Amino acid sequence: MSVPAVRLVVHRFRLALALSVVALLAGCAAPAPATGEGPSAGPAITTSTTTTTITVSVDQGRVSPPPRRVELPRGQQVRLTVHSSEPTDIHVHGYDLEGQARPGQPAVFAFTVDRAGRFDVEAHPETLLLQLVVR
Ligand SMILES: [Cu+2]
Repeated sequence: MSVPAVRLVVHRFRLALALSVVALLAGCAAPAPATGEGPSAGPAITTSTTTTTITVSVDQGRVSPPPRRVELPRGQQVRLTVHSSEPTDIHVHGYDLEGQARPGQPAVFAFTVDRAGRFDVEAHPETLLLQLVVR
C-alpha cells in the first residue's frame, strides 16, 4: 500500500486516532513526505479498515515524529516500521516483539493488537518511540 504520508485513508475510522494525528501534524515543525519504506521516512500513520501503518525514525536518539500515543481498537492489524541511523534493538512491550533496525534496514513488525492496555515501543536501552493504546 503506498499512501502518501500523513494522509489518512478513512473507511471506518476512530475520532480518537484522528485527533491524535491532528495533534501530531500541529506539533511537527518539518513534516517530511514518506511512504513508510523510504530511507528518511517521517511522520506516517495510515489507517484502513483493518490495518494501521506506523512509521517512526530515530536518528542518534532523536525520534521523528516525537513520541506520541497511537490509539487502536482491539483486533486491529498493525504494521510498524522503525528506521534507525545506527544498529538498534527495537522492542514492542506487552507483545514481546523484538527486532533490530540498522541503517537502511528498518525493523518491521506486523502483528494484531489483541490485548488491551498501553504499551511502550522502545529503541533500547531507553528511547521511547511511541505508545500503543489498545482499547
Ligand atoms: Cu523494551
